[in-house]
Amino acid sequence: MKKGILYSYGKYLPLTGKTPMLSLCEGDTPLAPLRNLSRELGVELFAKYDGLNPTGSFKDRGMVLAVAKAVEEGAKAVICASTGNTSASAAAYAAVAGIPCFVLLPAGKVALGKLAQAMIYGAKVLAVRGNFDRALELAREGAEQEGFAIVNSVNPYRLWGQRSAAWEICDELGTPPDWLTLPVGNAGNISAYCAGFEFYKENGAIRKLPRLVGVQAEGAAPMVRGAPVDSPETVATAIRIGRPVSADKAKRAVEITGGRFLAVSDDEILDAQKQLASSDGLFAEPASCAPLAGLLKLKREGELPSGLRIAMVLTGNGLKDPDAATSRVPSAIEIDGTREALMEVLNS
Ligand code: AN7
Repeated sequence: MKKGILYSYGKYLPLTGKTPMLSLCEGDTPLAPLRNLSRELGVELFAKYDGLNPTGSFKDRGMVLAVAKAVEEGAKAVICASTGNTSASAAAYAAVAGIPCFVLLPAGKVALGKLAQAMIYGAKVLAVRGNFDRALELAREGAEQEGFAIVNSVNPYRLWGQRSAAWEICDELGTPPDWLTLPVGNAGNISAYCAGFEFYKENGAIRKLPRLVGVQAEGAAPMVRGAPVDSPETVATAIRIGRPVSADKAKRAVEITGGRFLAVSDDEILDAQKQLASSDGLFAEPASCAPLAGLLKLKREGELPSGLRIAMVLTGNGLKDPDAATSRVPSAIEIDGTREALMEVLNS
């Protein structure tokens, strides 16, 4: 069997005989039980480890479909704005499709690993003096040019492909979890999960929708505040977004599932990142650790019912942003290359 979202879930996607069947073997990521954190939180916690996708983030699920449909519909190039992961993914799928890719990034605010990816895959990388929200406005203008397709989540195929993550979780567990928690930036992914669960409910595969708990960084929390944020700021650069494109869909997703939005501080995000890695062995980028920070906060405040089955989406790989990860952990111990020096450390 061929691997990848267009193969595994093609029957639920708008494919035609003319859609190029692109694949980097995206999707089918692990749903890992987190034993130590489950015990600490008093819940049954699973991580949907989407940082193991081919470009290291969940974006590949929707990008494969968006680029395939762009090619099918005659696009000669793709364009996107990005806080990093969308650009890495767009660049990779444009490369396999054989078309140029233009990416607009907020200058100086993209994790180095993501920048390296966009460049090595061969995208034309533009660093915009301005934040993500401005870069997206420019990408929309660029996409008005003949032959250009925008592959941000304003492109409906992106969220359609991202529904596959909800389907994988239900297929694996047999039933949906009680809660699904994930980071919220442009608010596309939470909307895609909701649509994915709703689709499964309508076709009888599941009976109820999980509560969707969307977590933002305090300095970039328009969904929590209920209003746009003009100068978003957070260490979790992936979700440094003040005007989410899918705000209305995300609001509805939380309402119809009985879920909620909450905000966590940068310190709480970095603490959660460290704890996830050191207690359960998973390394996720800062944005992806906002949900764990949220669960730990709810637990502290007595708002986390015990015994729930919770799926937490680790949206991006920790290796993308080593600067954030190393900012608050002890550095290496430098020693002379001698047995004595080694023994001194081992016995101290
Ligand atoms: C790791 O790459 O917006 O709420 O341009 O990279 O669907 O936006 C990334 C977003 C969560 C938020 N986790 O998802 C981009 C971009 C990671 C991310 C989000 C992003 P949405």
